[in-house]
Amino acid sequence: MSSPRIVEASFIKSAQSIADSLPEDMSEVVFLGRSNVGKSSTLNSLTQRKNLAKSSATPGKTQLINFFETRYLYNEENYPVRFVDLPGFGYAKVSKTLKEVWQKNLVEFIQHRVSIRLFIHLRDARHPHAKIDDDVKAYISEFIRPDQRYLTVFTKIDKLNQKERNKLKRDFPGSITVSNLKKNGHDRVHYEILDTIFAIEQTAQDLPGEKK
Ligand SMILES: Nc1nc2c(ncn2[C@@H]2O[C@H](COP(=O)(O)OP(=O)(O)OP(=O)(O)O)[C@@H](O)[C@H]2O)c(=O)[nH]1
Ligand SMILES: [Mg+2]
Repeated sequence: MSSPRIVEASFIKSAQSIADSLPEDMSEVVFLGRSNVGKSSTLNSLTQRKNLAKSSATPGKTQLINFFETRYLYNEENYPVRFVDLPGFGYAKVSKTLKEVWQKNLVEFIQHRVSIRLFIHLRDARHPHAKIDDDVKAYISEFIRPDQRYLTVFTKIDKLNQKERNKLKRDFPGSITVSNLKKNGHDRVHYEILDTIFAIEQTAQDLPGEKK
């Protein structure tokens, strides 16, 4: 048994709205979260490609709905998956309600796109209780379909000391944490993706040791 790996990944297209998106002919994983949380970086870490999705220290870098096609190789089988990198929310200065900060097009996309199977909500490990993220989680729970799954992943875990990491684990038992800087934590995300889309479960023997 080996860990799942993405062996092929390419950018396909950018869209402004659901209307000019790709046909809904492939299972999709969307990456959503506050601006600058590390959506594009996480997508790059998962695909092991440095600049596939454009990342930047300046918030608001991703402004369109960006589609990437990837291919997993796991136990000598191929599993195609589409990744969708979304613009961040919470960047606009006047952010009274979720609808105000999150563009109408994005709301429509995440609510109505049939091919979405997994929502990966990225949250900053340094601000795990941010209200806007709690709101987004509650909001998605209002329309999530039975064939869809929602997953929280904490990014920037490298910014926390051991005591803070322990507290995060206590507050969010079983949560997934990643560092795109240190490149760790991504194996569990791969398994969640394959389990959601292809019902492939991680077996005890390929449980990754948590790298520090
Ligand atoms: N230390 C650390 N920095 C990270 C991590 N992930 C992302 N970053 C940094 O955070 C900044 C924002 O990363 P992006 O991947 O562009 O964030 P984004 O969520 O796509 O941002 P928008 O497209 O603007 O919404 C960049 O400077 C990244 O290098 C991480 O795990 N650890
Ligand atoms: Mg981005």
